[in-house]
Amino acid sequence: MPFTIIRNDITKVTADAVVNAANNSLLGGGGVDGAIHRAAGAGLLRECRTLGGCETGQAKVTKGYDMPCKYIIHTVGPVWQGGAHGEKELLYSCYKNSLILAKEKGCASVAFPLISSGVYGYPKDKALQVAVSAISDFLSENEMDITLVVFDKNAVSVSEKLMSDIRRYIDDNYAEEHCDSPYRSRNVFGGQMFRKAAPKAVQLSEDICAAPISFENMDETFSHALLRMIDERGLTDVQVYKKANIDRRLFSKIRSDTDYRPKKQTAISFAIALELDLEETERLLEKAGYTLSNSIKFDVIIKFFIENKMYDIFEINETLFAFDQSLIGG
Ligand code: AR6
Repeated sequence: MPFTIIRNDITKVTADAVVNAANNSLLGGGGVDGAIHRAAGAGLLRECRTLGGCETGQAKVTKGYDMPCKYIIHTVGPVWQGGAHGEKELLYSCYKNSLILAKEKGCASVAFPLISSGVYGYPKDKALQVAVSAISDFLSENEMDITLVVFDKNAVSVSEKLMSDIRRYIDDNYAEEHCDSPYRSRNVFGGQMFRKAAPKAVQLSEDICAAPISFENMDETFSHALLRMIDERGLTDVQVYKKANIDRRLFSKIRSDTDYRPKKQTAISFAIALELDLEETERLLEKAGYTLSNSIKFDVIIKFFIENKMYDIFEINETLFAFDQSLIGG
């Protein structure tokens, strides 16, 4: 999946490059920096001493030493001073410059912590918005697997309004909740919430023509149906797999193997990228052997987004993450 969010300790994540939230000296510190130096071993500090520090917003690279990565990219986030001191631009450049460096080094996968959101005090929700926007801008023009590793689930959350709309929708539609004890607590969605603008890379609505999708040929495979719909919508393959958060290699596999049976999450992400309505989604899923069920919370959340014509995959994934569900994409 090109972009995913996970909860983990970044020193345990395997990737070609792991990004360190360092300070200007590059000589180690607390938080992620301390954890990475401990996990990498003394060789890392020796190499860092040769780098001459790093300016805020910039990035430098070292080897990975004992960490499960080839490279460690050290970037220095801004200290939060209220938001009027260029913090956003500096934080954006941390992600951008780290990704440029990763690309120069030929990395296919990079893992980031939520830079600046610990010791440097950047509010987590705002830090996440900057991270998602920088990463999705980069992915709109590049191929890479990028993982945002967060320690704390509440760092990733959606707006109060969206959360309460989804909660209400789940109450009305989630079959299991109605079968469960009426006294079961529904207060499982804690945390601060926000709503971000859809990243540029995924704003395709205006390109998608409103022509209804046809499903007359019952023998048509998932792969055929998908490719036909891409044509019918007047979209390109790249637009669709990028918007679907699908890896280019996986898309090629689906394209070349007409009998390919995708995972349910993958099939759904294509329905989202094509902005299908609920009926069209069900019919596309059927071709891969799936349905959307009201007794699966993941499915109910997906239905909510489709019924409300909200097709921003990053927003859907942030919401799924906040509800402890698996993410979509492939
Ligand atoms: N894995 C993933 N995320 C983590 C981990 C971990 N092992 N440890 C902390 N976090 P921070 P900053 C989260 O303070 O704000 C150092 O002293 C943490 O919850 O590591 O950029 C440097 O030397 C938070 O959300 O980095 C600098 O002086 C996020 O990672 C200064 O801290 C970043 O927290 C940099 O501060």
